[in-house]
Amino acid sequence: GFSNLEAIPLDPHYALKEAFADDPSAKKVILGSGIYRDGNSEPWVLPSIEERKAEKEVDEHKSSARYEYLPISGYAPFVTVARDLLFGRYGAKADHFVSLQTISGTGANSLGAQFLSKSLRPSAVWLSNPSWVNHSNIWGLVGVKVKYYPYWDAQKKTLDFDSMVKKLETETVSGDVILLHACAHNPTGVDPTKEQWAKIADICESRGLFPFFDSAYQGFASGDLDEDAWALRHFVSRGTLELVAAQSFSKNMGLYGERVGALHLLTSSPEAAAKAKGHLCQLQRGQISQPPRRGAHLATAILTNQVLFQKWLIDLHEMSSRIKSMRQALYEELVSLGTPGKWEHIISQIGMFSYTGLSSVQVETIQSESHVYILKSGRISVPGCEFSFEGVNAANVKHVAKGIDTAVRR
Ligand code: PLP
Ligand code: TYF
Repeated sequence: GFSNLEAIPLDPHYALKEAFADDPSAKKVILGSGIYRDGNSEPWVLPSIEERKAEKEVDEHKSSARYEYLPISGYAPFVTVARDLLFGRYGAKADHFVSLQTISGTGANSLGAQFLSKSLRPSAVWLSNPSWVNHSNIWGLVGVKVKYYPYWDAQKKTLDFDSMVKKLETETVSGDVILLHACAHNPTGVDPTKEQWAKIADICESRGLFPFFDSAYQGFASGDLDEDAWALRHFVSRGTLELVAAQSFSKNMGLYGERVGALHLLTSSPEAAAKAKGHLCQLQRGQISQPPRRGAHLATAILTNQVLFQKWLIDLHEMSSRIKSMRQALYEELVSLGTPGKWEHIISQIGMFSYTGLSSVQVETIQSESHVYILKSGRISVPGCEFSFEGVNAANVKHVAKGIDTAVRR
């Protein structure tokens, strides 16, 4: 019976949320999951999305097709514009691609993992150490051995590129998959430089590694959609590599619960693309049959209507600049408290997250004494604004900094 099942601990994000919910303190703050919060502690509906929704109410009530099924591969206009946003319009020949709409970035990671596990039969998938918690879960579920390449240098609080290269150049096997974060690495907030990306591409070529890009933060890292896709496009521009990309619109369009995403496979020929499409559609059919409509329509409207697109760029700028100003505020508080250690990485890291370098013991102290909830890894999710319990904000930044300061001085 089920009582004999192995006990599985709750995902750390959800465990942290439960502990936070149970804490009666009025001072409590949570810096856990990567979600954006506005100045009133509320989820922020992007004005560009809001505007489209208002228009859509009118359109949709006219259309008797609004609840019809989509094709297995999803809403065709969506997968095309989503692909162009990520790869750039002229990145590669369209008939070398297969693109399917997925249940957001998670669904794309999962569908990609299932497809590659069957078609490539890799001896391992290589994840950065550390990586997004769900990567090892997803690859473990499809039965592929998970191995790690060094990424974070805990001493220097930077990318440990030399160790990463050494590991990949000596221990990988041809046909292995390497998972790469397209930009704004989760959880460290540290990305390779362009020169380093070129070196990683060299290694993929020379070692026969299959690149799997996970793009969950396009527009959040540099604030420039093209710049944030630079690494992926560099790999494509070589013309030598096949690759997969998982794309999420959760963060950059604030469509978390709508589950809007896509999986893109770049192959070496139209024949390969056609065959792969059959396999991907079979996997999709067995799991969800067809992806949902609403979020794909919303995202397509933003990406195809020039007026909405320009408004979306402003929304992206608003989110990324708030994150930057909260990083700056936290950094300045720590400096003014004279908190032992160096804290520049809080402002130099990019995207939603800061890998603080706090130890798990320090994280526990901060939680029990200051009611500030941080993942054991020391990663904090920065977004938030005034009077928010979620994220660092103008109202709570002193309290957060003081909590860190107290723990670091122990
Ligand atoms: N990949 C990474 C690196 C992430 O941080 C996330 C979460 O934000 C995702 C994928 C997938 O998120 P979602 O399933 O909401 O698109
Ligand atoms: O890393 C994060 O915080 C985001 C949100 O299972 C998230 O990616 C966290 C955990 C999870 C799904 C999404």
